Amino acid sequence: MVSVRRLGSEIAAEVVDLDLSQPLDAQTQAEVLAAFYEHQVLAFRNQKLTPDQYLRFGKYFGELEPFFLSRYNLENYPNIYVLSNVKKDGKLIGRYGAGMHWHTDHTYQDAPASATFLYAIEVPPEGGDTLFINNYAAYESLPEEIKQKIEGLRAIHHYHTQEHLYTAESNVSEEMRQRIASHGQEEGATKTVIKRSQTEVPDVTHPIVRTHPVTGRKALFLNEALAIGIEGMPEQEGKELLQYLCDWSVDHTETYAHKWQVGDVVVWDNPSMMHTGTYTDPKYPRTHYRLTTTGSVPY
Ligand SMILES: O=C(O)CCC(=O)C(=O)O
Ligand SMILES: [Fe+2]
Repeated sequence: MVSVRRLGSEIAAEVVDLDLSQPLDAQTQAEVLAAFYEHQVLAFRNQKLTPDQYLRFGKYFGELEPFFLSRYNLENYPNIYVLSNVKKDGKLIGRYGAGMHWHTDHTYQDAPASATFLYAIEVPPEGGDTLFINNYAAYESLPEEIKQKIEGLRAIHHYHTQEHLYTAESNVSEEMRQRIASHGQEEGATKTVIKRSQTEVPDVTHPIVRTHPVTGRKALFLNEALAIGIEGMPEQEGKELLQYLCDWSVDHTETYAHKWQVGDVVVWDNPSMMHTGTYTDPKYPRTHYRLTTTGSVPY
């Protein structure tokens, strides 16, 4: 029997004393997956994994998919994506500053990611937490008339990088920016301006209310930065409704803040959650190895 300890009061749990460098038997895999769908975020502490051991663990959750920008991959490991603020020979060793807004992963794809894993390689002594909220609870907490209003609506998701939530103008509300920034950001960092990039990824639409493919429960399916409008709705009205839903979700659910330790492996369930990175003072190195599993087309 795996031993599971709650971390937050509603979401997030730690699986205690499980060594992921060893293969897990079928029973243990089943228990881990059951805990994952129950708690939505699972943490495994004090791990020491080779890339192959990490990949073997990831595959228990589904088929792994490479991130579409291959330049951030760990050398020789196309399914491991490096998030880092560390420079080697003047070049960043991974992607810096991604995911600093409330989102679920890869919503610019027809089939957005199912599970995402981060394995902490280097962590700052303060800041750099990852925050999570429960989008089942967010949906369930909505006023009935809003639930009716959004039933069947589809949001338009547009890929663009948001590395610079703290550092440039962006379509994230000032209030939300402040809320995320208040998790350990130094004053003044918002003033640096770094250019945002655009890519050729085509827009996709997804239902705003999604039925979870495993649990069958309904959840809000949002991305504060990449969802830029609602199909068939005037642009401004769509944006305002999406912002309202994001704000509502953050205000009416518990936030679990994961404080990283070196050796943590954390996996979360994208179809039922939102998460955001938070500010790390650039003087502190922060590096994670990331995996994602292929999801299904939301319905
Ligand atoms: O760096 C973080 O804390 C979160 C990054 C993120 O959003 C992701 O890896 O999907
Ligand atoms: Fe993310």
